[in-house]
Amino acid sequence: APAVRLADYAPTAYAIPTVALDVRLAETGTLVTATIAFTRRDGTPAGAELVLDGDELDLVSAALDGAPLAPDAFTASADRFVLKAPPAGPFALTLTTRLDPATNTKLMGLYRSSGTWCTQCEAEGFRRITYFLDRPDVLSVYTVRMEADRTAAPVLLANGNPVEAGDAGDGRHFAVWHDPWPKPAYLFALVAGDLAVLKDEFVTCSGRRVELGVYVEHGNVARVGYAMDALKRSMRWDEEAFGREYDLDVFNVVAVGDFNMGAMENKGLNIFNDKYVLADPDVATDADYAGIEAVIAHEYFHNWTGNRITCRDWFQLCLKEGLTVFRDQEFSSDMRSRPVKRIADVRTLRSHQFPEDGGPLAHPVRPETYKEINNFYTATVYEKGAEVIRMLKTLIGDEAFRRGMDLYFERHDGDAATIEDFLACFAEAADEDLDAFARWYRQAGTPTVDVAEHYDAAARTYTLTLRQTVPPTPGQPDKLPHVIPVRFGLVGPNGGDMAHAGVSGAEVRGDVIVLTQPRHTVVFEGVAERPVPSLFRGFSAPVKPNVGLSLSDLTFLMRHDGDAFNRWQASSTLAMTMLVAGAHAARRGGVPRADAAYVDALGEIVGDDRLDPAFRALMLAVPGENDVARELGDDVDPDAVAASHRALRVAIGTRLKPVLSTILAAEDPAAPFAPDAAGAGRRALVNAAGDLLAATGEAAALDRLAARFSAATNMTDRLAALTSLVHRDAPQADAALAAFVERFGGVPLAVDKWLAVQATAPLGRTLDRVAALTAHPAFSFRNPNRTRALVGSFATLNPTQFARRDGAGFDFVADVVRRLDDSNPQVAARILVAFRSWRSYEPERRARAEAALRRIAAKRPLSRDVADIVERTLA
Ligand code: B3K
Ligand code: ZN
Repeated sequence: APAVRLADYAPTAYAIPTVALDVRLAETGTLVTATIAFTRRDGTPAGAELVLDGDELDLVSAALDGAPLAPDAFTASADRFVLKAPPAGPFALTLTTRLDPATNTKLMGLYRSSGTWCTQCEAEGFRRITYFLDRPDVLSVYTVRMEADRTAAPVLLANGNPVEAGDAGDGRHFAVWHDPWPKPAYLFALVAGDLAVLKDEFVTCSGRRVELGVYVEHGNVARVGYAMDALKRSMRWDEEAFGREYDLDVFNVVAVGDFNMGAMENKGLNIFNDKYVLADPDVATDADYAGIEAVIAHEYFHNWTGNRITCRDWFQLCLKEGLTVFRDQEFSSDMRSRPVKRIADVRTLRSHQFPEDGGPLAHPVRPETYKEINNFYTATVYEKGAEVIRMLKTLIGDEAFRRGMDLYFERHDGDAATIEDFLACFAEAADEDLDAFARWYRQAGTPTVDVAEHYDAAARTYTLTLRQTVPPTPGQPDKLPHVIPVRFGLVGPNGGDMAHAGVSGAEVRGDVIVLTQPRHTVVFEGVAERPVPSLFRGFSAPVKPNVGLSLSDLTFLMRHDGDAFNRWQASSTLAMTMLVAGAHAARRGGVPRADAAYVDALGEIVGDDRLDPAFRALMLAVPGENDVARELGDDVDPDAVAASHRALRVAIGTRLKPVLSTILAAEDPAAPFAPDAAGAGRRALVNAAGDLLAATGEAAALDRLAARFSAATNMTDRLAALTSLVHRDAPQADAALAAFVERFGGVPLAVDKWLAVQATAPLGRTLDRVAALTAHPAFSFRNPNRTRALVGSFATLNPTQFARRDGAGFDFVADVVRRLDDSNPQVAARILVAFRSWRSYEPERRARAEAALRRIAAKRPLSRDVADIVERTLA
């Protein structure tokens, strides 16, 4: 398939002001009749042919303005409908297609999930329902009539407001929905099924009543309270933080069990993976609750950033995604702890986006070409996209940022907009030229910022030399410098920030140095003593700083930095230094060592009851094995990395045994469960302490874990104990696994945890287990959650067993990708991404990974999704 290019953008020849859909749902042979109104756009010659997109469609009939079309007036195939000579004036096509949702295993378009009919149209799924101009810059007003058997589908939902419902005879009934807001086809949705609902109400800031509904399978309604609460908090927050009010009479959320991703922001009818809706303490962990809160918010926030203002083309995806991630991050920060949320987000960015940006799949936040758009719903578009917005806010300040957002909403409401449109609003609001800043959207690759410092006691000057390099990435050998905001503090001997009497060499706005050139020499005057520089506070830019501070400077920042993020960062940097040295040592058959001063400082922080337990828990989590591998860059031996990682954790667990035991002992087992940040933080700390003690392998620590597992009253503690036991290969592990599946075998979201714990165990027998589990009755390759839990987590979170030296891990995952390629290419392509860092392995593993990739590339037929990823990965 030819690549699509941003440079080739042109509007469609015709517009579609309205669409009326009549959907007759049936067990087999669902009929969709679409009456699509067309008008010729300015500049389109009269009679110019009309080409509509289709995908695996079966056309039953076609009419023009009510009269059947003559066979020579059009051509239709599975993937295209062409009207050869349309009327010059407005006209309507009525097209009937026959669908078979039950056999739609791609889960795009109209499909069935446990008996419920539902849709997924982003990015290009609407063309699997009817022929259409299936692109985001075609905005239409939709009216949907749906009809189904009353018993099979008592609930009939679509976008917008309900306008009519009634009996359709023969045991069938119908409902009509109308969405007054023009929208692109990717936001279309309908749901029909036998579902239970939790209803509630929200009164908007201007006093309008909105009826809220969360629909789930029967038996699950007791588990939707948290999602409903998160929804109401999101609606209020968007009014307060961004001045955005909801705009329909109803807002519905539906949870389904079979879903390719997390959730979808269809106008007024969000459809969710049930993982992001269903929660009760017995089955959901604190991380699940936080995920639900964030995703409910994210999809709701799309109502303005995505729906009211959508994207002109798919290259502008970050216009809605990066911005909406930024908004949901801010929401969660306001609901929970801001520094803890920031640390968590940066960890996600580093573990997902940095490897993407540094590997064969690197692409700009706004790509300029794609072969399969579904492969661009990436950490770069989403998470780096959010970082770019955050930098913009840092640079222009909170007030100008808010003015820019207001202007954007005012000026572009109802538009399909571009990144240029968006940036122009901020340039105007801040009265600032953002042309150089816009490079963040065009240049891929994570910049490195090398820093050197010099203190001149006699002159009382402190000099920082900052040098940025943006690495080459596929298709982009040469880069221009970025505009990089460096939030900083000069930390004095008493731990407080020192004053200075002036600065030169770069623009400094408050506590932010603004880098614009490849190199800046920044001189601070009137500095009384040599400070310890605290740079990139709050992770003020998505870069890799290389400050080269001494171990004692880092330990000092870890103890004293006024910025909580940088306290954590200093600790991580120290740990990383040891982990890297340890991996080199292990490679040579030596022994990794931990720095005692670091471990002692860690112990003091972790034992400090004045600090937030969630923060203390994050301090205990040393960088992961994949982070270390990325830091090493090449010739990676995952076994050596794992040995180093294990050694550091054992050293921490051994040396900090007293403080960790105190934390465990202080736990109040009778404390009631609340899924809030405070409770989650306390549990995270206790569980991190238990895990580190177990890492030492001491029998008493393992016994205590086994007891914690049995006594656990919530899934957070239960799963934490289970994971520690299984990953440490404790004698109690198998009994715990058996007890878990005995109790939760009938709860799919709990089964996913059971599968993932086993798939991520760093043990030589794991691969055999994973292979055997594919035959377990609770597992199915047809379900994306099960597949991701077992195979996805094996491939991405088990570095030693996926990258086994004999290549068996690679081969297993390659076989799964080949198999899924036929049924669900989107999920197959996602799992395949686990190979993206294959070139950084040592030669033996590299050769095995390449062979596995070539076996995938050789499959025929090969979906566009998988072909695109495998070709770029091998390029
Ligand atoms: N916009 C959807 C993602 C659609 C993915 C299509 N492959 C969910 C979200 O980002 O909110
Ligand atoms: Zn989104």
